[in-house]
Amino acid sequence: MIQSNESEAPFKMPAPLPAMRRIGSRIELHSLVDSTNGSAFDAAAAGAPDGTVIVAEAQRAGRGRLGRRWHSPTGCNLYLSILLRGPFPRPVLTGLPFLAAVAARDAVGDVAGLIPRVKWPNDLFINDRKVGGILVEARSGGGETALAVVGIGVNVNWPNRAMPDELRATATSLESELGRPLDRPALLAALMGRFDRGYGRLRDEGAAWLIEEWSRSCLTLGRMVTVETASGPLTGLAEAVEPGGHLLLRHADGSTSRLSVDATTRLRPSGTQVPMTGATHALRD
Ligand code: BT5
Repeated sequence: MIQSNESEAPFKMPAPLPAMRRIGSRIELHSLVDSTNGSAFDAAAAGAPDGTVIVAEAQRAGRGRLGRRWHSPTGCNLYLSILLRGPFPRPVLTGLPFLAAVAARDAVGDVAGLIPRVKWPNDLFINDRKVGGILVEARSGGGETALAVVGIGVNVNWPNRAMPDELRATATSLESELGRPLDRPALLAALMGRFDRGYGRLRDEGAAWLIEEWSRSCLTLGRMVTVETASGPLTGLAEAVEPGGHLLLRHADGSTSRLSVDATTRLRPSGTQVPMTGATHALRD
């Protein structure tokens, strides 16, 4: 069911949509919301089914992780949230940010013929600039995670000159990279289809295949990174992402840290070397 809640639909969904098992059981198209993630939780409280997709043309208060802001101008980008109802086996929950990144990466590949890289934990990058971000939020009820909302933002037809100063040097859009505008409904349809197939596989098989898929196009692995954690920055070589989604960071003294998705990575300038010694692994967290 496609439901347009405003008199002016933000954009038309292409017909037909890809065949989907769970995602897109309901699709809501909005002109303006505070945050599609917030709208998805509101829709869940009002009884919206598993797989509901909330799309908005613009967000007043688009959110990133850890209270950060997601710039969400009108008429040019993609902002969507997918509502999933639990309970969720642990690997499914920890796999969701990776699934969203892989689905968005591959949908961009389908429609634009250009494959973004992924940066741990959840950014999409092209030519070292951020083109998309993912925010997964979960709520529990009765001791189990009852709801998860997967929010995805992709800069599609947003010219670099229209970006705020703080983003101009670090962000990009698909149009800026391709030199031509892209069909947003086609990208949305491809993204939902990719997410649907991947979600079925994640539930059936667990997350190992997904982490492998994700690692194939990862910007972070094999590079020196600085990771901001709640207890301060940690620098080291990004060695692997474990099946549970933790990043394994090896420090100059050979010890390692396992970092959760709550942290934020900064890639160190290329060429920066940190001496690697020792082979002992000490888990710091
Ligand atoms: C993210 O956070 O990258 C997650 C962004 C998720 C946005 C989607 S849109 C649909 C759904 N509804 C929501 O309310 N949110 C989700 P984080 O890793 O914390 O990155 C945030 C940082 O990225 C900001 O502090 C800026 O530096 C930068 N940024 C903000 N807006 C951007 C944009 N449109 N493009 C590129 N970079 C941006």
